[in-house]
Amino acid sequence: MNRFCLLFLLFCLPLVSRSADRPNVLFIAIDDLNHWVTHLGRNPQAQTPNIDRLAKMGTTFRNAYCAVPACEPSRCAIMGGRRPWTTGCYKNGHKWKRYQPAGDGLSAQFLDAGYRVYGAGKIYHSMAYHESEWTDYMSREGLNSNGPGVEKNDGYHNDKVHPNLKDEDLMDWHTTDYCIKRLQEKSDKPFFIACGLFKPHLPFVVPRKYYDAFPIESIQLPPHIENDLADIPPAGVKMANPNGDHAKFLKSGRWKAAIQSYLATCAYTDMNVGRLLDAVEQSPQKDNTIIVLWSDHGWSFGEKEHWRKFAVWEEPTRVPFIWVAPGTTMAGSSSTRPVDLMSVYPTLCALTGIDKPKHVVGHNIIPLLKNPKAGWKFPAITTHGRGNHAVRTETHRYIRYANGDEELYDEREDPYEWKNLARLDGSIDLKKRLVKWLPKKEKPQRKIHKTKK
Ligand SMILES: [Ca+2]
Ligand SMILES: [Ca+2]
Repeated sequence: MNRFCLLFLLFCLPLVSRSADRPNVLFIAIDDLNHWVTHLGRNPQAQTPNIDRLAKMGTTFRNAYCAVPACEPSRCAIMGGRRPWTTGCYKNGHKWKRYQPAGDGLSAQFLDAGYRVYGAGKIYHSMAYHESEWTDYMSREGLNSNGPGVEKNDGYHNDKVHPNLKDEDLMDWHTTDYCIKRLQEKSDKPFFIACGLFKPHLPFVVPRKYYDAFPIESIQLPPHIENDLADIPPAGVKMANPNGDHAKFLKSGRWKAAIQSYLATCAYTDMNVGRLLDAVEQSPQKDNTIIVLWSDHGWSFGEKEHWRKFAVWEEPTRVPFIWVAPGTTMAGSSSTRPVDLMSVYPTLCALTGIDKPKHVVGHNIIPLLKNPKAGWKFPAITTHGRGNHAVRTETHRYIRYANGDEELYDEREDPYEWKNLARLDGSIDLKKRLVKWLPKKEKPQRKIHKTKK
């Protein structure tokens, strides 16, 4: 190397760490969107052209799982970088701020690194946040996450309940608007924009036009079998709670109506994702913007006689998880390696050259973003309540409950997890290997604090 080159390098080095040289981040968090997006192929009825368009722009993970199948602890884990067994934030009602001090959150690292850090909508549970971790956060004043006149208990209704609802009546429309405006701002500093879309969370009520694409007579129930719970141990049956929502839906005859209204609500969410992508595509920052999209957990619709999240099978834990990282991801690629959402924090730090705080666990998945088929020895782990865990490899799901009950499924032959193999002699070695991923020590689970409205 000649002297000129050396001098040039020395001149450039300090610039590399300057915030202005770091890529922007558009961080899209979706609430309660399960794997019913078209490109994952789980439900052929789903219509999510924009989320599919995003998947085509980068890498989609076909075996991605939440760390916790409930809003509050899932987001606390993703944004705080710690597992629930480390914090004790296991369930909704375990007030996340008690477990995550200001300064530990993902957005705080971007703020410290000189980014403009903007948040809107539901990033953390109850749309709460530590003010010191953001440059600005969208005000909720005058906005309604469900739309005017829509009650929280309107639940699984269809278009007949609120026929005049408009796109802009829901907070998500304004959350998206806020993020688009921030994307269009001119500045020397890079941005980190967190767009927290509240839908398809209950109530499944959106403008009428979204139901038209899903006529009730065309709705199919998800694949399920009678007596699926017969080979499930007591702890699993308790989690499925067949006498709860499932019994109600069988009695009311509204199983298909619930699916219709969820698909319509997902289509509304997809529309907002499309607006964000249009804004990115029109932006001069397009080629210097990382996009990550995730959902906080999945949803069951009567599979295993279970509804909602709050369980550790495939349906309530699998999520869409998409990355676009210019220069790293390849358009239209997908990975079947098992990953969980603990990877969000360390991967974003690594992609932007920000130091990862010491408390952050989870795997940096850049090797998979570069090569979706790269070797990968880690499973995805999901925890629901203290001591209840699922370990998901590319081929199997192993579940162990707090009382020692177990389930084991071979996903290659049994993608709907109908046949529990845990009691077979031939499963002993595999179970031994998978149980090793589970924690030896787990924080106690505190009483639930009821959230005041
Ligand atoms: Ca949620
Ligand atoms: Ca079964």
